Order: sequence, then structure tokens, then C-alpha cells
Amino acid sequence: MRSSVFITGATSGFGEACARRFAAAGWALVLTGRRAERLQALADELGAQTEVLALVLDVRDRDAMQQAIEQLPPAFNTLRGLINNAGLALGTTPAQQCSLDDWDTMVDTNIKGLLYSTRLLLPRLIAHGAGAGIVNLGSIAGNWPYPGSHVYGASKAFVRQFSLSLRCDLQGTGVRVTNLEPGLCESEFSQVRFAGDQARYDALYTGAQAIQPADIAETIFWLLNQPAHININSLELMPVSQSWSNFAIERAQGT
Ligand code: NDP
Ligand code: 8X3
Repeated sequence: MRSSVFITGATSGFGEACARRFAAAGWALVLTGRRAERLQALADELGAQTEVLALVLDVRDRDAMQQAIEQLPPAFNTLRGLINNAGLALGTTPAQQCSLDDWDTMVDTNIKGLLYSTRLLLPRLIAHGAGAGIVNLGSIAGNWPYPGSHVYGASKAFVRQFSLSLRCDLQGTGVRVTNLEPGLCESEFSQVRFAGDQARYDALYTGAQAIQPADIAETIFWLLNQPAHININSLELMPVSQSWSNFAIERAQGT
């Protein structure tokens, strides 16, 4: 039987690249996202290579997630992989100027959406047993604060701690969990974060040689193909062009 993987947020960026990488290796795919046309186009394209099920889903919609997952066809009764990828950042303005709606959206997507897919799919991963694995998309923002990271960074810190905690409960099931923590990557992520401001997007990426979605897909493919007795707990990666900076110090005027 084919190995199968469930990917949230497969309509662009890392999720789409993962769909292509795993399809090329013959894995059966469940692809999800909100943008129906993109999702269907990808499913039609990859359907020539492998079994693909496209589910138009908003990860924040708990009832819809539950219904869709309960109705998965028998080919997905066991799952070898879950890639909890759907997520977003909104804005970089200081916390004191942010919209509570944006904060709600990040919490509902990055935290609650990830919890729904994890809890609802765990029985199918456990039914697969040894060799199964979850890859959660954390971020360097969950490890290192920077101005404007507030709720986005905090949501990814939640994902990191949840990933590590899950390992304790899954001990004995064979199911692995990895928190993947990328730094600067080039995708629609920053178009979403900057609300389509192309000048800000260009300023961030020009000359930076950012990590590309295909690089992340290759890393995730490697993670989910480790020998069954190995768990990579967390993996942080950055482009070579990115590193840490000094601490900010506010100085009193006139001293
Ligand atoms: P993209 O914006 O390219 O992709 C995000 C994906 O998430 C899209 O497929 C989008 O699909 C989906 N998505 C967003 N909200 C929802 C929702 N409510 N329900 C279902 N799907 C949703 O970004 P990336 O590929 O770069 O990001 C993927 C993940 O990686 C995110 O969790 C992000 O936080 C994380 N990450 C990104 C980094 C970067 O620099 N790019 C670095 C570190 C981590 P649709 O809009 O169709 O629903
Ligand atoms: C995205 C990476 O550095 O923009 O998670 O927060 S960063």
C-alpha cells in the first residue's frame, strides 16, 4: 500500500512544494486549503502521478474539519505523515497598534487550526504506527523575539512546546513529532504579512538568497523518511545570509 500524507495549506509555498515532493515519491496525498481553484488545479496535475484528494477547508472551522476527516476514504485510514503547515503572520506593527482581529486570526489559524488537524488525525497516524510522523511548521519567530513578532512569534512558540509535549503522550505509539523552525523563506507568506505591499516584499528578499519552498519540502521529506527509530525533535534552519543581531538599548536623552 502507498504511504499517505495529509498536508494543510497546500495551495502555495511550503505546502504546495511538499505536495509535489511527496507525489514524486509516490505518496498518496490529502491536500487542503481555502482557495478552491488552486487546490483543484494542483490535485488535477498531481493526480497523474499518485492518488490525490483535495479538500477545500479552513483549518479554523472545527466542524468542517471534523466532518471532512471523518469522511476520508479508506485509502487514508492510516496515515504515515501529517504536515501541519497552514499558517500566517499579519503585520509587523508594534503590539500597541495592532488590530485584535489580526491577533484572533493568527491564534485561530496557527494554534487552534493546528490543534484540530492534529487531534482529529492522531488516530490514523497511531493506526499506522512505527514510521509515522507529524511535522509542525514552527518558526525562528517561536525561538527568537523581534520587533513586531508578538502574536505570530507567540503562536509559533506554542507550536514548539505542543510538538515537544506531544512526544511524551505518543511514546509507545511509534508516531514521531518534529517542530520545523525555518527562518527567512520566500513565499506568499510575506505578501500576506505585508498585505500585498510589493515594495516591502522586494526590500526584504532582494539579494538575500532566502530559503525556497522546494528547500523546505526536501527537508520535510527527509524528516518523514528517517529510520523509524529516529525522532528529530526540532530543526531550526536559516539562509546563510541571515543571523542574529545585537540587543536593542534605549538610551536616555541628554546623557
Ligand atoms: P504561504 O502563504 O505561501 O502558504 C500558507 C498556506 O497556508 C496557504 O496554502 C494557505 O492556503 C494556508 N492557509 C492560511 N490560512 C489558512 C486557513 N485558515 N485554513 C486553511 N489553510 C490556510 O506561506 P508559507 O508556505 O511560507 O508558510 C507555511 C507555514 O510555514 C506557515 O505556518 C508559516 O507560518 C510557516 N513559516 C513560514 C516562513 C516563511 O518565511 N515563509 C518561515 C517559517 C515558518 P489558503 O490561503 O488557500 O487557505
Ligand atoms: C517566518 C520567519 O523571521 O519572518 O516564520 O518570523 S520570520
